[in-house]
Amino acid sequence: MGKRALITGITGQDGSYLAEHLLSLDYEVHGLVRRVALADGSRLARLEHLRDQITLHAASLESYPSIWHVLGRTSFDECYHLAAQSYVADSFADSFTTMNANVCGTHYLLEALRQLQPRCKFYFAGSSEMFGKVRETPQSETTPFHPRSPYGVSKATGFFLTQNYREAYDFFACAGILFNHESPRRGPEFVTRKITRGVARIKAGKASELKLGNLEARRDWGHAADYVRAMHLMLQQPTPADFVVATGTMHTVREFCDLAFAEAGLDYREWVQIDPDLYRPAEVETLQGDASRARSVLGWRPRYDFQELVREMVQSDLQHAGAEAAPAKPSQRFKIVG
Ligand code: NAP
Ligand code: F7E
Repeated sequence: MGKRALITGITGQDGSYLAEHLLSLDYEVHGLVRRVALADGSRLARLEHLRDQITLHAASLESYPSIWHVLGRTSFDECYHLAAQSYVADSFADSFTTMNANVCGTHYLLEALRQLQPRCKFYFAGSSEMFGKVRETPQSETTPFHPRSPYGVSKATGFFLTQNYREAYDFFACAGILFNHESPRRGPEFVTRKITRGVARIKAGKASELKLGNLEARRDWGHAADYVRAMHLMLQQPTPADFVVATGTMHTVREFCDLAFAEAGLDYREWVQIDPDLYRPAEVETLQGDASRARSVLGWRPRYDFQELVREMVQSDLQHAGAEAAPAKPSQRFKIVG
């Protein structure tokens, strides 16, 4: 067995792809999962195919003792901190929960690692939302932050905490500044998956419209399977540093709709309705990343392009539209510690 890694947020989109990637590299993979998710089998759905190969530890980002307990029991070579309240719209609805999980949770984890496992390498899941009201296009590691949501503020704070632990304690800590990345495993609340599920439901006769907000917002969308490779590469470098991870191409939500509906032989203009309630109090209008540093230092390149990403998501949802999953029963077969 190779190195041992801890992934917080292992039940999420990126956590499941990263677990697969690390297992393929012969890592021993452990995940930190909140107790409520362990009791609700549907939250483990993205990991079901890996259940015999990973070990889960019960802990919450909101509880320092629970994190301390996990890190006091098992030592890790690398820690990928992906757990967060990640939905931007929700962060406006309840900014306090977002701040507690994303800021305090990151601080708890960094401090517990410093005390108990100072040699463990640390990855922080930073976000292009930190750029917010962008000061330049494209955005790189030197572009100043101007977050536009409580989520963006929380991620910028986590970024600076990570940087401070690196500088003050000589801790191997890196932040990825990842632009939007999607997949068939994307949560249904995010716009890409909302669109591809909507297409499939309309095609299956289960819906007669799709309500969306701002169709003119532009994003640099990549595939999650590509982006988790960059996370791993960051922790294999001789010195810790922060990296933008992006495709460098930008599309509107409208273009995503056009392509996704066309993939199913539909015209989005006949099905999409604008709902003003889905606009955000402060919007991030455009995001486009410059991943030159990741390309030259990490040797990282995305394998998927925009068309392939949209096609894979639509096809996956079309296949599953007939059989929307019944809630899964909690699995007895995961190895759960604590
Ligand atoms: P995701 O699918 O929403 O997954 C979030 C994960 O965090 C889930 O495993 C969730 O667990 C966990 N979590 C949330 N609150 C928690 C808490 N209080 N205690 C413990 N675990 C908690 O997100 P993702 O798309 O995989 O993104 C991974 C990370 O990258 C996040 O930090 C996100 O903010 C960041 N990011 C994402 C993108 C993107 O485009 N996907 C871009 C930049 C940065 P449950 O299953 O229990 O809910
Ligand atoms: O919105 C617009 C919306 O929720 C994208 C997270 O992973 O990426 C993600 O954050 C755009 C926004 O992602 C709807 O206003 C229009 O401009 O898919 P989203 P996000 O906010 O960009 C970053 C990098 C992260 O770090 C986050 O964790 O689409 N939009 N109509 C809509 N968005 C949603 N969700 N729903 C709509 O109906």
